Formats: sequence, structure tokens, C-alpha cells
Amino acid sequence: MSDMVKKGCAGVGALGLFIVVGVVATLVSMFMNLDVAGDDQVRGPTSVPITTTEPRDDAPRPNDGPSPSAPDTKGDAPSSRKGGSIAYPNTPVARRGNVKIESFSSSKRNLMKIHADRPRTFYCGCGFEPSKSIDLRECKYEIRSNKSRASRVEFEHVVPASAFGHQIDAWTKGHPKCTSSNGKKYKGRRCAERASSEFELMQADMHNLQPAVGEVNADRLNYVMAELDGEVREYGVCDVEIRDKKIEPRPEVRGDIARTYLYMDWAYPKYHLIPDAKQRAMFERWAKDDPVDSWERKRARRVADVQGNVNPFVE
Ligand SMILES: [Ca+2]
Ligand SMILES: [Ca+2]
Repeated sequence: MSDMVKKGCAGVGALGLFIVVGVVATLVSMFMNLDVAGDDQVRGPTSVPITTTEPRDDAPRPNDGPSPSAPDTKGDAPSSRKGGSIAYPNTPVARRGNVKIESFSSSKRNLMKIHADRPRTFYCGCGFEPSKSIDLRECKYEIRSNKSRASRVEFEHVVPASAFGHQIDAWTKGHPKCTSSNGKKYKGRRCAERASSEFELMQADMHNLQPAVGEVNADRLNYVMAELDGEVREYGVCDVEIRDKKIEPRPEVRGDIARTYLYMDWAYPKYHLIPDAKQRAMFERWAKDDPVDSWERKRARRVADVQGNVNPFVE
């Protein structure tokens, strides 16, 4: 073989080796890229650092339950617990609810002043006088059955007093303080009012109280908020339906009611006043469909001025 042919063969060999190395490097690079892409596809929440500061949903919560003893001072996150999208402010629990107004009767007096420039009942929109009498004809209200209570305004608990009262021992079991002058023991709401300052404060929380036609208040009892089929009118033109232990309020106050429930659930978390995700979803929808208006905001601020705590869902 001539020198020229030998040099040519060596050159072709070197070029071949170079091409092989290049192809292998390209394949390795492609493989690595594929691998990275695959890693991205499977990378999910597990790659996000898991924080352990929030208590687990199923962790024991020593402050839960009906005992009105030590106040619950930890923050909590019921919005995530119940699957809601309206966030609960992380205010310490001891500063959320009413700790100032100690009697229901003083709340009622305060609320008559708060509503003085807008004396309209909540469910039916009937006007009322400082004397608490209602002009039923003006609002085309028709009495269903209870004439004396239909003619007077009463302050109604939007979240019923029994919803939290039933979780207080004095209500369900009685208390040594609950003995009549004739020696007879009693329980229920009267005993909770006498023996539980925690119940008194919750019952007197003005954010949860609205003026209502007494008859509607009487018929509502402790029934839950709901959407009912049909539009029966048992109270004249007033768009409120009460049946099957449920109440459907008019659309104009559904957001106000939702924000009251959210407030009560947030302010007094151990009572779980929005008991499940379905109710919470309904209230969140109501809150969205009936946003805060100027009167609702004005009223909440007046209540906060007197009572000392805000409803953050109305701010
Ligand atoms: Ca209706
Ligand atoms: Ca409204």
C-alpha cells in the first residue's frame, strides 16, 4: 500500500470515530432531555415542601367540643377544612366574637338605635316604629296565624341560638344555678342564660341579630337556611318560605345571611356553626350572588362601634 493510501485510510478511520462519538453524544443528550421532560411530567405536589405548622385536620383538637371552659386561642383554618374558597382571617380566636355586650336585652336596645334611620324588617322589608309596631298593610304582609306577634318587630338570631345553645351543658343538662324559687330544676335556654356567660355573649352578638316580623321569627324556630322548590306565599307578598324545618329567605338578604353564618362560624369555631361542606358551598354562592351593599356595610360598622369587634366578611 502506498503512503498516500495509508494516510487516506487513517483519515477515514478518524472521521468515522469522530462521527460515532458525535452520534453517541447526541443520543445521550436526547435521552437525558427525555428523562428531564418525563421528570417534569411526574413532578407534582410532592416536590412542594410540605409545611407542618398547620394542625392536621384529623389531629386531636383539645379545645373543640362544648365545654365552655378555657377559651380557644389558637387560630384555625376552617376554610380549608370545609373546602370553602372564602378565606377566614387568622385573628386569634379570643378576639373574634363578642366579648363586650353581655345581655340580649341590651343588644336589642342598641339595635333599635342602629336601625333608627332604616327601620325595615330583614326577611319581609316591612317598616316598623320605635314602639316596635309594624305597618303590615304598607308592606302587604298577610298574617298567617299569629296576629299579636305579626304586629311587632322582634330581633331574630340569623344563626339560631339553639345551634350553639344545644352545645352548652347548662342548656342540655342544667346547672346548680338553675333552680326555681319553688326548688324545681330547669335547663334549656333559660338555664344557659343564667349559668353560661359564654352563651350570653354569643346570644347577644349583634352581628347575628336582625329585626324580623315576630310571626316570621316564631315560624322560623331553629330551622336551617336552604333553597326550596316553588314559591309559596304564606305571608302576603313577603318572599319567605318556611317548611320541612327549612327556611328560604328572599334573594336580597341571602348574602347578608351567608356573611352572618361565615362570621359566626369563624368567630366561635368550636361550635361548627356551618356544619358541612354543602352548607358552606351554598353560603359562598349566596355571598357572591348578593354582594355587600351600603346598608349592610353601614350596619356592620355601627355594630362594630358598639360591640367592639368587626364582621370581616362585610368589610
Ligand atoms: Ca322564595
Ligand atoms: Ca343583600
